[in-house]
Amino acid sequence: MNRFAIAGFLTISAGALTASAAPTIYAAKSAGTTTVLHGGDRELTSLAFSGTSSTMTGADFLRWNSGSLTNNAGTFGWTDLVPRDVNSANVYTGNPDRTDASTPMPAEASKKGTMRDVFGSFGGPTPYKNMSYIIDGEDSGAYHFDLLFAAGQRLSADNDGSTVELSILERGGNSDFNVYGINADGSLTGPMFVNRSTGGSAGWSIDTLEIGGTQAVVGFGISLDAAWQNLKGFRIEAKNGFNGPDIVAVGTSQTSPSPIVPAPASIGLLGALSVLGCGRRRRGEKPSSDRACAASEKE
Ligand SMILES: [Ca+2]
Ligand SMILES: [Ca+2]
Ligand SMILES: [Ca+2]
Ligand SMILES: [Ca+2]
Repeated sequence: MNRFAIAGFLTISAGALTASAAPTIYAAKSAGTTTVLHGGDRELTSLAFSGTSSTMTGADFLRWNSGSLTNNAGTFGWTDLVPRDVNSANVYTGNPDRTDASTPMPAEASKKGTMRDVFGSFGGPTPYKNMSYIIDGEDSGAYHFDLLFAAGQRLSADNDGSTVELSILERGGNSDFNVYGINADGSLTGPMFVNRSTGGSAGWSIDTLEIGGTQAVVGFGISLDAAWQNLKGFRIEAKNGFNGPDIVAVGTSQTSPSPIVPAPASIGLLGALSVLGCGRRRRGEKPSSDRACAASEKE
């Protein structure tokens, strides 16, 4: 292999690595997606996508433990009351909204709702994410919201482009949005732009208090960039020009307890214990498979 061939090989290898790590967006498909209506409140039981056998369940939409919403009126925590636009009064760039036929939110009388109302659990005896509750965006308005897992829970993307780690439902399929991963220290990953054209109908339509007709709910299933690791949550962002995304739901694959990183002092202690362990076994009856001890002692 000459120098140029080697250079070419290295370039191809780097390209292949980049391609495997990039996000892949799958359109939701109504065949394989199932929901149950409880009066006007909708429970999703299965969400399917075109081009992959990866699916999401209702439980995948109940992973949020806290969060916040930032719109043109300020920042509102998980249970803070956010003023709502109702009946064509477009004042807020992003606010809780609900379908005309759904159960009123607890603070309905004061025309307010919370992030918890929209993204937390609803109803009983088996609670679910109420797919009739959404965050409504305005055409040219900017807003964003954060959703966080329970304390200590983390999500890491695998290196498999066929598995969906994040799914998002949007009313209308007529808006774009950015997605960021929120790192353990609160910093953000770079933005991932999700184009409205990459979604697909999830199989049902909604008419909310803010609009006067039905619009299809459109879903996106995202296999994240493999570099997105140990995330404690996600941010969804609407910018001017995105046509006001109206987010119905955000689901993720299973989270795990955050990885335990031993402190340097602990590592030293572990090393000492390891040597002690080898010594004990050596004095025991049957050292058998102590190759690791033997190898470490040779060094
Ligand atoms: Ca609004
Ligand atoms: Ca994946
Ligand atoms: Ca929309
Ligand atoms: Ca309406």
